[in-house]
Amino acid sequence: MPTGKLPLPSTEAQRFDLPDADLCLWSQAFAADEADEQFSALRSRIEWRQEDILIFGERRRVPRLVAWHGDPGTTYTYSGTAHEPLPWTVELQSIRARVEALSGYRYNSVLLNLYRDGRDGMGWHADDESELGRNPVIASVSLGAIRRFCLRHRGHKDLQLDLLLPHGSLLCMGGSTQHHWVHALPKTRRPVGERINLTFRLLVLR
Ligand SMILES: O=C(O)CCC(=O)C(=O)O
Ligand SMILES: [Mn+2]
Repeated sequence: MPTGKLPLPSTEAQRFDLPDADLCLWSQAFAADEADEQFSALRSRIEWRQEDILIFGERRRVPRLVAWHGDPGTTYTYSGTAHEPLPWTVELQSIRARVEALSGYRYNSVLLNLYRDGRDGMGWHADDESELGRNPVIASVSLGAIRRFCLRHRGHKDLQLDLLLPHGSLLCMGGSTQHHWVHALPKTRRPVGERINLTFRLLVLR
């Protein structure tokens, strides 16, 4: 029976029993109305950038738009280029506060990805850059369209996990996950709307 109450964020988490991985999913880290607001604020206020990547000497467009924000000094090298951080915005600080409270870890930077439709995606990789140190905790917030997020063990190719990450969810990857597993966001021919993903990270400052 409808009660007229708005759905509240939930601290309920699901842990996955996988070898060499530490994965935890909060399906409703943000209530639906909060997640809607964050999506539209980020969609319109973030300076989304189209980046290129050099693959075997050939310049290709990265199939998504990106932004990098963080504390001063959190220079991050990805897609072959060093990125200087843009400062924290009010929205990003508020999302980070919830992510830190739920996950129990601190973060000094965030990578944002905007997948405009099913032609945007991310190939197999691990977040194991040296700036992240050993056993990094990567806290990933999903907003907007639901997309398939895939994980695969590096040593045992038959060990796989596919997750449909809901609007307003938080997935934490910790422990040795980045050493033993790779992950991807496959492209899809299915018509899908826009999705924003934020991965909060703690860069080791030198
Ligand atoms: O969009 C996602 O869910 C994954 C993003 C990701 O793996 C990354 O930014 O490193
Ligand atoms: Mn990643």
